[in-house]
Amino acid sequence: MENVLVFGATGQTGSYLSELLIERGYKVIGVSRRSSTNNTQRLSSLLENSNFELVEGDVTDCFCIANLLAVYKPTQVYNMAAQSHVATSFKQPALTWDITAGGCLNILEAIRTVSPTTRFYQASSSEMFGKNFSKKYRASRKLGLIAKGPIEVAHLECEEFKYQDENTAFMPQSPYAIAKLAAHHLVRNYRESYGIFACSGILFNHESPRRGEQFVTRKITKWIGDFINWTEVQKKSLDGFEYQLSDNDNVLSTKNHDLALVPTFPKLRLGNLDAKRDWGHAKDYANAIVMMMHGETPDDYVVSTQETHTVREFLELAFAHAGLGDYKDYVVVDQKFFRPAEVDFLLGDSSKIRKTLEWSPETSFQELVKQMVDSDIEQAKKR
Ligand code: NDP
Ligand code: GDR
Repeated sequence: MENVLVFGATGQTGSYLSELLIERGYKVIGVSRRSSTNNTQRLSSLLENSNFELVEGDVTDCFCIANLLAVYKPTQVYNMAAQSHVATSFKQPALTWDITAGGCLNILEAIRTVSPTTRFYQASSSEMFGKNFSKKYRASRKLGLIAKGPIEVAHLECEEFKYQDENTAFMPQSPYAIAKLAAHHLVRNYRESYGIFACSGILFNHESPRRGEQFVTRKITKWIGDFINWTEVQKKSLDGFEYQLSDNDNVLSTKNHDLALVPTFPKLRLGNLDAKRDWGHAKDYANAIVMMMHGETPDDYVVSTQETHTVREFLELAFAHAGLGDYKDYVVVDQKFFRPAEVDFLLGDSSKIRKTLEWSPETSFQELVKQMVDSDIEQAKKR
């Protein structure tokens, strides 16, 4: 049985990836950094599996990586490890750089020196595109500026090309995205210089019930689950309990009770609701990653659903599915959650992986939202 090494196995996508690789007949060595609290919840289905082993390791420690390669002799290494929160990268840029860029370099160097035939996957990101769009978009914008004819025509063409693909130039907008871009170039450089089988998947946003609680989709669905659970608990303890949607932007106050005496629930505080993202399901994206690593030649691929939605649309669907009505009654826009620089619009053209490797996503945006809301309502009950 072949060993494969997964850095970042405790994370959202690393956990789905580990499950999939075991299904495919591999022994998965999941690498997890030491933590003072338990961070293996996402691996609960694997911890007792004899084809899964969780070992200690950190991508910032090059000796530790070389040692893992020497001991386990993996045929494939997946680097899912990162400081992956964009807003945090503005607050902790050096740490983000060390883990997200330096970590990738450490693994590539260990492969080059210890195990050069081992295949390598790097988790690149659509954040690397930042503010940029396809070559065609930029060309038609230029055309629009000099066009003698009706400007609307040029504008229309322009909007049609507003997407990102493998040929789109990068214009990263955060320390996270810049670190990911450095890693992305290192992968290409090691592939071309040393002939290492190294692939980068330029993955657009992918979510699931296992998504970290600070990312916007999960923050929304977790709030919904907690709020619904709170109302259920209040109904049991307060006769005739009904909640009231107050103008106060901090709380939802209860109806017919003295505010000073009854419990209240903080509204959901969010930042930019107009940002557009191409959101897919992490399970579908884990599948794309495995396909890339089993291709004939190493390459870089964009992975996306080819649909884009605003944070606002996610809110509308999630609140409607939970039966709560208009999200505007529950949400407060808070400057605290705006970023020093924003990526406004992401929409991936994933034709290359669809054509070359015959990958396509199975979960729709609507289904993804429903799955996340339902899961958080269930989980809140258990809490
Ligand atoms: P998560 O934040 O859920 O997981 C990140 C993983 O990296 C965790 O297991 C974390 O461990 C681990 N990690 C962090 N620092 C270190 C370190 N120093 N050494 C070893 N492991 C470390 O991210 P996702 O699962 O969502 O994403 C997986 C990868 O894909 C990341 O690299 C991310 O940047 C990238 N990506 C994600 C996209 C998405 O939409 N989800 C899109 C494009 C790229 P711990 O549990 O200890 O925190
Ligand atoms: P993103 O994901 O930055 O795209 O990076 P995130 O869910 O954090 O933000 C998406 C958009 O929502 C806006 N937003 C908020 N975001 C957060 N986290 N919290 C809020 O309260 C909030 N309000 C509005 C953001 O401004 C942004 O526009 C994710 C990560 O998984 C990266 O690791 C990965 O590389 C990219 O996706 C592709």
